[in-house]
Order: sequence, then structure tokens, then C-alpha cells
Amino acid sequence: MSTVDWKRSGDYEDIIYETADGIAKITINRPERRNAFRPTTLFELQHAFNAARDDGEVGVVVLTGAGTEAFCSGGDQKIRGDDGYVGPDGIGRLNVLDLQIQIRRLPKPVVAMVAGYAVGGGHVLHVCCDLTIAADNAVFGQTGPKVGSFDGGYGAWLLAETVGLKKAREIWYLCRFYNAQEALDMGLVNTVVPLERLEEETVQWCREMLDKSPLALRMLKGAINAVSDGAAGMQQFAGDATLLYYMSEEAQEGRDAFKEKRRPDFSRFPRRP
Ligand code: S0N
Repeated sequence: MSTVDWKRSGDYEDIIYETADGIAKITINRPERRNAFRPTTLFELQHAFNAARDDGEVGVVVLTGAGTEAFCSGGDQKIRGDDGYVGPDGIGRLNVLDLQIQIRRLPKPVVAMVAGYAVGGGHVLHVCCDLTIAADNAVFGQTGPKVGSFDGGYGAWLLAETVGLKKAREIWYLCRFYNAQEALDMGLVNTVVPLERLEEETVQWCREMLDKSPLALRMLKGAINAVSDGAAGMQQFAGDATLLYYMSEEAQEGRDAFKEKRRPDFSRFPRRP
């Protein structure tokens, strides 16, 4: 049951983009393939995530799948060529990696709202999200070693960071599926709710975050990701530090002095201990 009045926008084939009350909801809309992604899906997801990033009204982004059977079943195996997933241009791509990075860099919380299967590359997508709200019918797992693929990036080490090294190895090496309660027990999701309350609960979590300081959330996301993202994570965090500095009178004095063709006077700014 929807608790908000979603407003749909954008002209997409594989996804749905909606906004309401400060939340952007992005839905993978290929239920006939358990919301498996193809290159077009990923280009559209990237476009929608950019729209959510740029929209000053949006404070939180929800990623989900259409229907109740699947969040996302990973790469579309039916259009998998010999060098990646092949779209209308005939070129093989692995462009889910760009989307994973985009979710990590997006300076607003991203919440995975999971009903049904989150498996393969679809499982990695929820791992990349900041939070995961799972319905009681959710199923989690990696399938790569069964179907001839693997994700040695976020799919491996971010999963290990989330559930621990032993459990991450088990998930990848054995390709078992785990139910929602098992996922909760291993720290893979934040909460489990009855399927019919999934969106209501997710919106409630979003509203609680929307009440909080956007800059504080932005800095926390950057800080939590910085260590595991290495230099790229530090670059993001450093960019946020620059943003904060730009917003200070101290930095603005430097800019104003240049424009007014005078020496900058930083004497009134403290040298803090
Ligand atoms: C999800 C499963 C468990 C659902 O089982 P269920 O409910 O019994 O339904 P099915 O009858 O199996 O499915 C219903 C219809 O949907 C089709 N379908 C399901 N999943 C896919 C899929 N991934 N691709 C294409 N079609 C799919 C079914 O075929 C069926 O349609 P019909 O009846 O018409 O045939 C079960 O479906 C399942 O196990 N699915 C496959 C899960 C899987 O192995 N996914 C792929 C894993 N690999 C990746 O995701 C690649 C990783 C990746 O993306 C990546 C990683 C690192 C670097 C780059 C990449 C990259 O590739 O970009």
C-alpha cells in the first residue's frame, strides 16, 4: 500500500522515475525477467540517479524493482554476449559498474527496497545502497560461480565489509540463497517487514532521514565510504570539505579580494587550536 502520492516523470523504457515529499523512487521495471538489467536499463538508471542528485527537493533516493517477485536478478543472461551485455548498439558492456560507483558517490542516502529476489548483480546493487529494507519474502544471494560471472569489486569486498570475510566467502563460493531473516541476522539488511508494509516502512525511514541535516548526512556517507573507497573515497570526502570551505566567509574573502583587485585580508579568521 503506497503511503505517498508519487509523481512520475521522465521518458524511460526499462525503469520508472517518481518523486514525492523529498523522496525519489527509482524502479527497475522488467518484471517478466525478474527485473534483470540490460545496458539500456543501466543507462536509464544512471540518468535517473543523476536527476535525483540534481533535484534540490530530493533528499533520499529509493531503488526498487517492479512487482513483488524480484528487486533485481542481475545481468540479463539472455542478452549476454561474449564480452558483456549487448544492447541495441551491438556493443558488449559491463556498465553496472558505473552505476555502483554512482550510488556510492551520490551525496544523499540511497535505500534499497527489496521484495523477492535480490541476486547476482542485483544483490550487489543492494549491497552498494546505504540501507536495505527487506520484505519478508526477500531472497538474497550471489550466483556468479554458477552462471559464469563474478564481481570482484564492490560485490566482493563491500559484501565482506558488510557481513564479514567468512560469510562473504560462503555467499560467493556456495551460491546459496538466504531468506530475509537470515539476511537480517548477518547484518546484510537493516530491517524486515511484511511485504504489504514494505513501502510504508521504507517511506518512514526516508522521512526520518529527511528530518536530519542534509550536510551532516552527506558528510557521514562520504566518511563511511572513504576508507573502503581508498583514494576515490578520499577525493569525494575532500570535495565535500572544499564545498564546506567555499561556504565560509574565510574562503569568500579570497574570492572577493581577487574580484576587487585587492590583497586578501584573512586577519579576522581564527587560527584554531
Ligand atoms: C531470480 C530467480 C532465482 C527467480 O526464479 P523464479 O522465481 O523461479 O523465476 P524464473 O522462472 O527463473 O524467472 C522468471 C523469468 O525471468 C527470467 N529471468 C530471471 N532472471 C533472469 C536473468 N538474470 N536474465 C534473464 N532472464 C531472467 C527467466 O528466464 C524467466 O523467463 P522465461 O520463463 O521466459 O525464461 C531465477 O530466475 C534466477 O536464478 N535467475 C538468474 C539469476 C542470475 O544468475 N543472474 C545473473 C548473475 N550475474 C550477474 O548479475 C552478472 C554480474 C554483473 O552484472 C557484473 C559483475 C561485475 C562486473 C560486471 C558485471 C556486469 O555483468 O555488468
